[in-house]
Amino acid sequence: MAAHRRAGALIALALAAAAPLSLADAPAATIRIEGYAFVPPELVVRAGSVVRWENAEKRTSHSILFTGPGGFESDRLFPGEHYERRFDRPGRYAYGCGPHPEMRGVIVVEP
Ligand SMILES: [Cu+2]
Repeated sequence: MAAHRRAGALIALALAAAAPLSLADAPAATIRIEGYAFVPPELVVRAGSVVRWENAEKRTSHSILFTGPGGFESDRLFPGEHYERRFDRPGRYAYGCGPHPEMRGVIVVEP
């Protein structure tokens, strides 16, 4: 009986910890990478949103490269792989692709 109660409490704890996290981290929008382009090239989301990039190419790899303040580059994404980033601050975030500078996109984060 005591063991039962303990197991129940553990499950409740696990659910409490997991549920809000998975909800908060669900992507608000997905950008497909195909034909050497980000689709859509401009995306508007609310602050706190998670944006997901999916490489839908057959054989080309890409990265997500932010060159503004606090800039960074994702790992190289191979076909079928994805990358996610959360945007907490309103603003306009231009980005590109490390190996293909002609690829451009922008995330507009609204309050
Ligand atoms: Cu690329």
